[in-house]
Amino acid sequence: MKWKGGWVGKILRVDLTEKKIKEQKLDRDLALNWIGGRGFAIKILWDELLPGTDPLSPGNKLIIATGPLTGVLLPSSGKVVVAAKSPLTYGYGDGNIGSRIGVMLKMCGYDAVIVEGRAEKPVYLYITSDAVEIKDASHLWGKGAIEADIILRKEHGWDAGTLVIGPGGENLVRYAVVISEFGRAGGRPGIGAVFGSKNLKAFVAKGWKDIPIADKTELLKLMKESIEFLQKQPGYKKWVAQGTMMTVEWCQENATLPTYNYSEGVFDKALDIGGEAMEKMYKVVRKACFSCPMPCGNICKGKTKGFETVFGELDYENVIMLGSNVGVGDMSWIIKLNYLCDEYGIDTISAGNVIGFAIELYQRGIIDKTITGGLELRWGDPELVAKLLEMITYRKGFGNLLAEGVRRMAEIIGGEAPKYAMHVKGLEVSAYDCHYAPAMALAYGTSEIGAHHKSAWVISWEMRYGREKVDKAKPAKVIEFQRIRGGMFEFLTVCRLPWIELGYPLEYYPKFFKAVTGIEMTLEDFWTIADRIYALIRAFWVREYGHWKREYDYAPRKWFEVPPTKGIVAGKVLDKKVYEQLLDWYYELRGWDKNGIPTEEALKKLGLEDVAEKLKKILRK
Ligand code: PTT
Ligand code: SF4
Repeated sequence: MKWKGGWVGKILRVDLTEKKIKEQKLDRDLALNWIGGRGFAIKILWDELLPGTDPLSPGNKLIIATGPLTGVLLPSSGKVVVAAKSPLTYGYGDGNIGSRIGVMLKMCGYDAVIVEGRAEKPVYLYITSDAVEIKDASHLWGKGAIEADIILRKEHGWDAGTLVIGPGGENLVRYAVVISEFGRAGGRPGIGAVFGSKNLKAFVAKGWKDIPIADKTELLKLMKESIEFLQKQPGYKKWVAQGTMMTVEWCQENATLPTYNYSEGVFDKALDIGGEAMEKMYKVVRKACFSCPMPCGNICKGKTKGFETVFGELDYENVIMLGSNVGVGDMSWIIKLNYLCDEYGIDTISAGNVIGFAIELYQRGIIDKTITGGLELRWGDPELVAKLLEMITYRKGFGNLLAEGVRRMAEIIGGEAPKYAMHVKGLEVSAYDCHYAPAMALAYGTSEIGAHHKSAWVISWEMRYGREKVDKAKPAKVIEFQRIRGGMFEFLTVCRLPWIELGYPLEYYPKFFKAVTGIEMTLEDFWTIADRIYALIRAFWVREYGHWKREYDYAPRKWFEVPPTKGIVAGKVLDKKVYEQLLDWYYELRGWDKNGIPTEEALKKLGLEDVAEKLKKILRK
């Protein structure tokens, strides 16, 4: 099977230690069996990374990968995957960013880039259709991610694609992210720290070659249909007015809004920081990723006492983790805190989670001023949050402990601390409280990168289906969503929001795939590829940990042990027996054993015989 478009046919390899730049042909099997984005990233890491590599050592590999549909005229196709072994979880880590960088990379002639080694001094990569350069970044090092992005754009043009880290990545904060275009962020499991460990400040691409398309007429027809479909949906107007921010009110109604480090599911100031308030009082303009007919970026302006007016790009996760989860109900302050996280290049979700954890430990008397360096930690104090964000970014005093993430903090502090640490596999939980949402808790427990909502966001379905129900439909829905969201959208590398938010039919994606690549695949074929990716990601975790335990797939202890006191979820906790049952069904449906390890049979069915052999050897040791 030969493709006629979509992939541009080359992978770029940059060794920063040796200052060597090499091009390699995109392997046909890699393209057809793993498609792109997350599929490329996990296959390359599995094949090339030396098992047990320290994620912050030169041996780690940084992958920036596009998919065959990235950058073509398809709704919301301006996405790119950044991946590496995670310094936060020590397993597979990636993130998906809406940025021109993916489009530009393909116009430079590359489907993916692999960065290896470590530069002697700060550098950035500059890629065009004609050349690849490793350039001096000493003038950028130490600068905020947004500030550095502006400098790079002044040097290389405002149309360039960029990925930039802030001081958080330079200082190896374990949840440092990569920032693009001033307010897009990705790589929650510390991909920004991997950039920093390589002395790589930024990545800039500027291309001008056409991306080959198998059938342009068909593509244009599909594009026209899709824009018409999306713009006539009843939810379209509200979506472009509020984007993901409309989730605040929904979570408050369902008592799933993380509040005071996931102690409660409702917040008394939720409406002050909700989608309606944002739309009416703070939003100044909307922003879109490349080729997106349903722009959801909320650029907001806030005025805070003692600070000048600041602009920030608001999304639900940011607002809740820097708002209700730390008890802050002042939107102007949240805009400021969000802006600080972007400039520092640290993940808003993990930062809000870590700070909420620290405040709870202090309030419960598990830590005191001897640990916090004299700081009194209390809920609802935005100035304290701003101070802690700075201390984390520069690893100052108590901030050095916070920069390690909640799993390590809990291990270091010991005692009762782990009971309140909200993470799975070391990745801090994102903004859905699951005291009374067992399927969503399972989604967090089995997420491929740790506790992220990206793949199986089943919470909305679960509210409709029945929170209390315990049956196979729940793990089946988790897997279905992992196939669609964590699989198809991540390997095609396009935005999932047209589908999940405005009901854009999934059946369109194989049509787009055919029009772009010339290759016929069905949705069933896509699900097989998604399962292959999930099996290999799980094998990667097992290999890197050297073993696997069922408990690594558990939701955080707090949801089982510490009930909320307010709203419709008051007194509810997750039932351990129910969770165990859901996990058993999940493993069974996936063809994994009782400990969550893919069986030989399941791996063989997915064409991963070699992986089965390797796993056998690892587990025999
Ligand atoms: C994603 C995670 C999210 S998920 C948010 S808000 W979201 C947070 N955003 C941050 C931010 O901003 N600044 C910051 N310093 N840290 C941040 N951390 C958090 O990171 C735009 C949208 C969103 S907004 C989501 S859900 C969807 N994500 C998609 C995805 O993952 N895949 C895909 N195929 N399509 C998606 N579409 C949507 O894109 P991570 P973005 Mg993101 C300021 O990458 O690591 O998964 O972290 O990239 O362009 O900002 O996402 O309510
Ligand atoms: Fe970007 Fe939002 Fe459009 Fe998705 S829906 S492509 S995140 S602007």
